[in-house]
Amino acid sequence: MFDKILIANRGEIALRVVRACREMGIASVAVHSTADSDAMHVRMADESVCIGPPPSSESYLNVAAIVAACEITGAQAIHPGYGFLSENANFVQALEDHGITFIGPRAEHIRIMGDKITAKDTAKSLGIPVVPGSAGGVHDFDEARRVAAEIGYPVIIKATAGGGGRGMKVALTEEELEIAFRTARSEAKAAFGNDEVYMEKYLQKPRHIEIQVFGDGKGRAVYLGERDCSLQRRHQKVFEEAPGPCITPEQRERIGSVVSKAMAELKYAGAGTIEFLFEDGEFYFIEMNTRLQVEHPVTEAIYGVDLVREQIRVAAGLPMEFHQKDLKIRGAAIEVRINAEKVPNFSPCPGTITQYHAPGGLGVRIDSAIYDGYRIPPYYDSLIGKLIVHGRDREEALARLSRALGELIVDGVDTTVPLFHALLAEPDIQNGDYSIHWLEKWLARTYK
Ligand code: MV4
Repeated sequence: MFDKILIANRGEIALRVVRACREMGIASVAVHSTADSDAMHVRMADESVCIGPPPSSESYLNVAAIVAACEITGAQAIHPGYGFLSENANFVQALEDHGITFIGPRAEHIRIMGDKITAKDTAKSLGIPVVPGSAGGVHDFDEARRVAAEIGYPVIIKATAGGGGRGMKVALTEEELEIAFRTARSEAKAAFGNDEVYMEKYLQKPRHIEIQVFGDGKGRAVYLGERDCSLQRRHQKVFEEAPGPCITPEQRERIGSVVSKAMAELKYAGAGTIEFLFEDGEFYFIEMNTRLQVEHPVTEAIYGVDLVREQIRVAAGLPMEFHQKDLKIRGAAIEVRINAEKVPNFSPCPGTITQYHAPGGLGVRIDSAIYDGYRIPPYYDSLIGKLIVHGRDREEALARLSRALGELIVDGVDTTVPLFHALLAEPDIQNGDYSIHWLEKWLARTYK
């Protein structure tokens, strides 16, 4: 096992990793920009190293500075958290060259899943159901027309180098195809420096269901059920839950055994998330994320596992502590993202927290790096905390969420907390009856 791990991240996720390290008797090294000298992850880690000025490009994305911080402190491994360098295959390769262990999958797997066409081809060849669409890229408008006629309208055009919803265009009819195709190409070129696009059948009212997988890197892999993350605004998740309120045990087992077999075959190492669109009882693969996700705590709650601990074990060459047969769901969990943003426009609201009080009690978890007097810097994303509740069933989790939100005090900045109070009053939310379009429609209706 490692003696010391460096955490190449900030905020709540850096703190999350510090906590796992401490429970495992591993020393932790925080890195930080000059804007984060007073950050909680720096205070809580055993050691810290300043790696650069506020912009991420010069600090949390600065590979040379992060590698140097490892060498200065003697850290043997790096946990990347999410975002920043967590899905950067070149970073993983650079670490290998310096004899530093990356706590995550192999560079090869990150690379495959980073290219959306290769990811889809790989998924398909492993027996994972995919959305019907073009075989590879669509290179000119003539080809686009042929493929669209074949799969049938409506269609969606996506950037090969994209992901997370950037550079997508829908064509409901053939009349709309040319504009959709050309705009998708030019936006892909501008955003990713790569204008390759591909086409899929457009699913009109799916849910976003993602399956948590975990591999030991040696050919054993398990699944830890699904999370329903359909409640999103502009491709930013705001509310996530596990298990999915619309997924039956049979559906879970069917898709879970397919993806865990696939990950075993790849010899995938560590935590991964396979994203599906789910419509009319069918799963359609769209992307795979080769990292720990923001919403991992809802899975931890219902399965009673510590995913970060397991990531560290597997990176150190140890076996996972669980087998598929031991993984049983207990109850239901919900996470809400507390962002320093002003509803309904979700405009970032950095500033100083004048008063903070965290809720507590049975089934309540707060993952946050804020404190009384903390100054939220304007340079990074606006997530300031996650409230995760766990109950014996979904109804209890909802009641607990309402109760915990009522106890929470975050003063000095606007937050997304009022949004969650309003959402909890909605019958569709109470009934788990929502698709990927529900939140945007509700926002438009509620704040018109
Ligand atoms: C789709 C789709 C409908 N049909 N693909 C958006 C983010 C990216 N991960 C995939 N996305 C979508 N792909 C097909 N074939 C609709 C979306 C989509 C979406 C997906 C998940 C959660 C929220 C979403 C909001 C708008 C569109």
